[in-house]
Order: sequence, then structure tokens, then C-alpha cells
Amino acid sequence: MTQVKETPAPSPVEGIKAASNGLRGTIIQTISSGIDHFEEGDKQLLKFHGTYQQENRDARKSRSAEGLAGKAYSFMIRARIPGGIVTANQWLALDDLAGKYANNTIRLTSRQSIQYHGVVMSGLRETIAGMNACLLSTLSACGDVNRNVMACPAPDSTNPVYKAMQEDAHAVAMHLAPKSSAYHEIWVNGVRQPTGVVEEVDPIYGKLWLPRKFKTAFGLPLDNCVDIHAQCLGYLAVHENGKHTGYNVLVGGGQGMTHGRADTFPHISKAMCFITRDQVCSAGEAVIKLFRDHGNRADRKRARIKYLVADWGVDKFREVLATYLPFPLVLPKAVEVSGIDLHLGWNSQGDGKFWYGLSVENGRIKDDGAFRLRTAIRTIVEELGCEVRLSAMQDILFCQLEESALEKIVQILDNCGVPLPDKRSAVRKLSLACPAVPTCPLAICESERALPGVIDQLEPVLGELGLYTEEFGIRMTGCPNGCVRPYQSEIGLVGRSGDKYVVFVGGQKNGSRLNFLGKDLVPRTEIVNTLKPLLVRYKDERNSGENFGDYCQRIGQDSCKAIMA
Ligand code: SRM
Ligand code: SF4
Repeated sequence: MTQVKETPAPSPVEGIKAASNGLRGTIIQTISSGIDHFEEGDKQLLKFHGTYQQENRDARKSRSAEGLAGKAYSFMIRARIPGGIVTANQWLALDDLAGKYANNTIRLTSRQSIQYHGVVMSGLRETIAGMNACLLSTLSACGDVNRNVMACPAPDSTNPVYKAMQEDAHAVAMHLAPKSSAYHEIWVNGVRQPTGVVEEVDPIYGKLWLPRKFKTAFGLPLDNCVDIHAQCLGYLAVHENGKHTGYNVLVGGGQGMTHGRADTFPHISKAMCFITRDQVCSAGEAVIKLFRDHGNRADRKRARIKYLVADWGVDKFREVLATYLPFPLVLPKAVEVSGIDLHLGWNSQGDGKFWYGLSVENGRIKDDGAFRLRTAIRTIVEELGCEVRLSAMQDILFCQLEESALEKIVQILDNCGVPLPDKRSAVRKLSLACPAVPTCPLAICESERALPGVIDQLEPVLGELGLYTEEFGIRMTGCPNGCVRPYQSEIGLVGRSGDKYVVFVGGQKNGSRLNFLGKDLVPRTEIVNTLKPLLVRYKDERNSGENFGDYCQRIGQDSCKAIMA
């Protein structure tokens, strides 16, 4: 008797999407009811609208001591900013909203966007409406759709590829944006919700959207500041005979994994085909539709497109992709990423204007005592009327500046107690941390609040070893989901349990490979002591020009583990 293979049941989120009435759920009814939080179904749908329901985890103890029932609910709101480009007026409006409705901070994200934290239900609609009023959206900043499309933000006109990538990123973002009318009904127009079922089928995503989130970026080989190999879909610029002829389409990057589940893992994207610039939208649509039709809808831990690439292999993926592309598949060109630029400090744009890149520690823009970063940025943008660009390294670039602006910027930063990029160690500038506690519900350990202390401990050790100016970074996350791409970093610190982290080493600054596990369950206070013997060996044994990650790769995982044991 032939056995019939059972199809696994779709995950509960699939049911929520199917019954969502075009992503409406009962969001508007809940907002109007005056309660402070949403129930599970709407919580899932809110993500498509760009917001997550969260809880202040710091407040748990004090609430229970005060006998307060329930949680301190609030919302994280994320913008969609293709290529991270924001006008001066938009920045000032975002800053106003941070003060009016959020916790007085703006969080730059690892995908060139911004987030608010701490918005309560009574300000949720006003904040999202306010963002739309300055022509920014939150639609599809989160959810099972294509998220914010990244592109290297440098306003560098000496190489036309930068502008081309920024334009193409915008075109792809608009092409892949969901066509749901629920978003404007709920947040922008305040139109009464239609009663009954809304028959809306998205032309690209269909009725059930994607099996899981989807991420896209444009990068160039010499400057992989967007970490193109961590993306579901990457467009890597190809130059032939000095001309930008198109892009290699890379598919299947991703970082998230789950401790104890060996079938989940970070994965580096693979080159699938070559396309010309006029094919960027149709190629993106083809990859998305392939994922829509073949992605895993039963197990959300294995639902990312990287698992299709890993399970099928490149040849089968290409074969299937060819059936979705509206043009013949051309094999990719021989192009690899080779560098990264942080775009910090004072730079000529090549068109008579300048930009100034400011390093923002872990992306958190706030005023805190004598350190008044939020005021400094607001003053610079107000006084210079400059365009703002956000980087995937959680930094900010002030653009289209006159030569005379430098003096003013330095003066404003100085007045506000903000260190200039050249006053920060290389390791601090190259490091990233995710928000983790208190806002992220998935955090196992601290991250944004912990990394500065780890770097404080590390800097004197680097000084002592003569490695202070060495260019390598630490990326820390409060759980294995990998929100700041820690599995590609020279040093990755991933929250494991309580105050203990997994220490990874051996990545490449330019994001071209994965690192490997060096030591598990390291208490936070022991991280620097654990790394020190490896740094000593690096200093003594490195080849000329060899960086820390390359050294760790050369001596191999077993040796690194033994040295750090
Ligand atoms: Fe992320 C979930 C923050 C970039 C992989 N991420 C979350 C949530 C929304 C937690 C949740 O589901 O409730 C975090 C909100 C924390 C908070 O309090 O704000 C969160 N992710 C972030 C940000 C803000 C980190 C940052 O420090 O900048 C980044 C927002 C980017 C943006 O503007 O869109 C952010 N997240 C990433 C990246 C990096 C990237 O995209 O280049 C990754 C790894 C790449 C990837 O997707 O594989 C990433 N986030 C995840 C995952 C793991 C997904 C998986 O494949 O298993 C989760 C968990 C999930 O989706 O269930 C997650
Ligand atoms: Fe939260 Fe984990 Fe992402 Fe950090 S890596 S923001 S702890 S989901």
C-alpha cells in the first residue's frame, strides 16, 4: 500500500491572516474601545501596519509590588524608509513625534529605518498618522511582506552607481509594497470600516501574504555596508568595463536561529542570476512569488526563504526561479563583496557639496544628562536644513552641506557633549547592539544597555595590546534571532541565558562570511577576559595586514575554542 504523505497543518498565524478581512481584523474597534492593548489576532496583524505591541519589562517587578494587575503595554512603531533617505522637514516631524508620543528617543535600526518605543494606545493612531502626514509610511515595515528596502546611503556622486542603487531601491520598495486599503482606512483617513468581508487580493502577495518576513537590499562589491549576504534578496551591483551594467541577484541570506534547533541556522545568500537595471522590479516580484508559493507555512521557525535555498540547493532554486522570471535567466557574473565603508566624518559628495557621518552608539538617539544627541541632531537639521540619511550600521549622515557647515556641526556636537567620530575607537564605531530588554519580548539577555560596558572594558585591553586602531566590530544581540547580524561579525555575542552569551568569532568586517562558535555560556563580565587570550595570539601571530576575523578563520575553530577555553 502506498503511504500518503500528510501535509503539515498551517501555523496559527496563517489562520489569522486568512480571517483578517484584508489585514483589518478588529484593530479599529479595539482602538475605539479605549482599552490599552490588543488580543492575539490583532497583535499579529498590527505588524503588517508597522507596529508591535510590547510591554515594559523593567516595570514588571514594580507593578507587582504595587499590586497592579496586567502589563505596562506600549507600542513600538517602525517606519518604512527605502534607502534610509529623509528630508529635513521629515526628520523634524519625526523628532516632534518622538517627544509627543514616544519615550523621547528615536532608535535608528539596522535596516536604515527608525523606531519609536513606549507609545501608548491613546497615541498610536496619532503617531502613525503623523508619520504619514510627513509622507513617511509604516505599512510593511514589519509583517509577512517585503520589509524596508536598503541601499548604501552615501550621497557620493563620483560613482553614479550610488544614485542608481538608491533610485532602484525606491522603485523596488514601491513595487513590492502591499496594496491593502486597510492601512489608510485605519491610520490615515479615519474612514469608517466597511462591514462584512472585504474581498481584497493583493496582486503580488495573494490572500495569505508571504509565509514569513522578507528582506531586500542593494549593495556594491567595494562597499557592503548593507550586509547584502544577510538578505533574503540582494542586488549586488555589477560593473563591466567601468560601466554599471546591472546586478547579480543574490537569494537566501538570513540570520535568525533557535538555540537547540539544529535545523535552524544563519545562512549566506547565493548568487542566482544576473539582471539589467530595467529588470529589478520584475526580478524581485519573481523571487517573492516563488517564496509565496513554496515557502513553509507550517513551521514559522523554518519559514524563511533561506531554507528553500539551503534545502533545494542553488541549481534547483535557479530552475524554479526561471519559471517565475518574465525573461530568460542569465547566470550571475563573477563578482564578490570585498569592502565596507561606514561613511562617517566629513566627506566630499563630488558635486561641490559635502556630507558628515555621525556615529550613533547602538542607534539610540536620546538626551541623557550632559550627552544631548537628540538636541544636537535636531539643531543641525534645523539650522542647516540638511537632508538626513540613515545607514545599516545604525548611524546618521547629514547631507547636501556647504563647505562652511563643518565648523557649525562640530560646534553643535561639542555644545551638546556628543563625541566626534574620530574620538571614538574603531571597535565602538563598528559595533552594533539590538534593543533587547526592556522592550523586546524575545530578549533572553541585555544587549543595547550591555554592549557599551563591554566595549568600555575592551578598549583598555586593546590599548595595552597596541590594537586600539584595529578595525573590527562586536555585534551583540539579546537572543539568537540575530537582529544586528551578529553571525557575520568578527565578534558576535548572542544572548543565551540569564546574563550569559555565546561568543562567536571569525566573521569578516565586509559581511562576506559567517563566523563560528568560540565559547558558549560566557557571563557578560567575563566576555573581555575570554577574548583577551585570542587577541594576544592575534597580535603575536598575525600575518601582515591580516585582520582579526581572518586570523581566527586561518587558525580555525578548534584552535580558537582551545585558546578561549
Ligand atoms: Fe529583528 C524580531 C528588532 C533587524 C531578525 N526584531 C524582532 C522584534 C520585532 C521582536 C519581536 O518579534 O517581537 C524586535 C523588536 C525589538 C524592539 O524592542 O524594538 C526586532 N530587528 C530589530 C531591529 C530594531 C534591531 C536593531 O537594533 O536595529 C531591526 C529593525 C530593522 C528594520 O528597520 O526593519 C531588526 N531582525 C533584524 C535583522 C537584520 C536585518 O534585517 O538585516 C534580522 C536578521 C536577518 C533576518 O531576518 O534573518 C532580524 N528579528 C529577527 C528575527 C528572526 C527571524 C527568523 O528568521 O527567525 C525575529 C523574530 C521573529 O521574526 O519571530 C526578529
Ligand atoms: Fe529582540 Fe532578539 Fe532581535 Fe534582540 S535579537 S531585538 S533580543 S528579537
